Amino acid sequence: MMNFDGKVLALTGGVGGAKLARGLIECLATEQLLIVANTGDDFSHLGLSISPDLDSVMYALADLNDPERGWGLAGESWQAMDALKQLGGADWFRLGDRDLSTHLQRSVRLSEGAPLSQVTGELCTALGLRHALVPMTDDRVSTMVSTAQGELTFQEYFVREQCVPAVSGFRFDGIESARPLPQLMEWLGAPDLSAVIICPSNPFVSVDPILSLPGVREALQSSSAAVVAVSPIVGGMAIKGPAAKMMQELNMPATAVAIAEWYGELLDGLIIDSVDRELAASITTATRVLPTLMSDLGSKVQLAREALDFARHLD
Ligand code: FO1
Repeated sequence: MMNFDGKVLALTGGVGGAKLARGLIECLATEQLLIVANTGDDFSHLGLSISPDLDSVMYALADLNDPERGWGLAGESWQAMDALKQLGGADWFRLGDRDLSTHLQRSVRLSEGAPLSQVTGELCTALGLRHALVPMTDDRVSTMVSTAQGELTFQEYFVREQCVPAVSGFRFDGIESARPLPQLMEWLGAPDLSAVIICPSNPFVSVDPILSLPGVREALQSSSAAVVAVSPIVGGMAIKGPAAKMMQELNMPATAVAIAEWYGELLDGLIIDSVDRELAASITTATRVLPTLMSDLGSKVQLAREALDFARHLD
């Protein structure tokens, strides 16, 4: 636990953000931290409600995630998928045998009328988590990717097409009428909110859906909390996922400088990796240069501590 005053809001997508969130839960008391995950990747598949980012974060916080694959559970088996394939079913999106139980339980509870935030709380409690992980909204928002092959849903682009088609833009279907989770707005307006940490997730398809919910960007801008992002781009590459490829396709340089420019006025500080040290001079927001690769629990906790310490000094 770290000696840190006030509340902290963490905004995250899946894999990269989940690592920092894992570090944050070691540093902060349960009542101090709210982790908000993107749900723009959510979709209905095989009749089940799938929330990939919520699950990646939930499994990572519970130390149940598969670190190599980045998604799903460690020690997973695939018998249901193999049997489904034999029956001629869709097997492009792989649901492990144990992971299936999460989607079954979520789907049952949603069909009973429970909101996604409540179901997420139930799943997290059942897995032994004490810190709060919530979806950005209880309403449906679907990230749509404009590509050279036409508009694709996020999972069609990401998993089925393996991020191969060049992207030209994104759209968050349903965002105009979606209501940000009330808890998210309460925390953004809380006088004791000290820091907002934007985790090293994809800025376009993981963080932007959260920021694009009605009222969120404005609330963030009018909050006195220090907003600190960790660059997901290190040495011109994304640690995982298509962020760098997307930047090139969107005619942006794949650099931490472009990340700073993308977030713009929203940021009070940006953490960039030590390999990008020379870029610090080109970044107009306050910058800290640190090792940001999170390969084990120690490095996750260390980066979380640094992000909180940076926020405290910016506040
Ligand atoms: N990602 C893949 O690349 N292939 C898969 O088959 C796949 C299945 C899957 C099942 C459950 C789940 O929670 C996540 C899954 N993911 C898979 C990851 C997921 O599509 C992405 O990590 C996120 O949507 C991007 O943040």
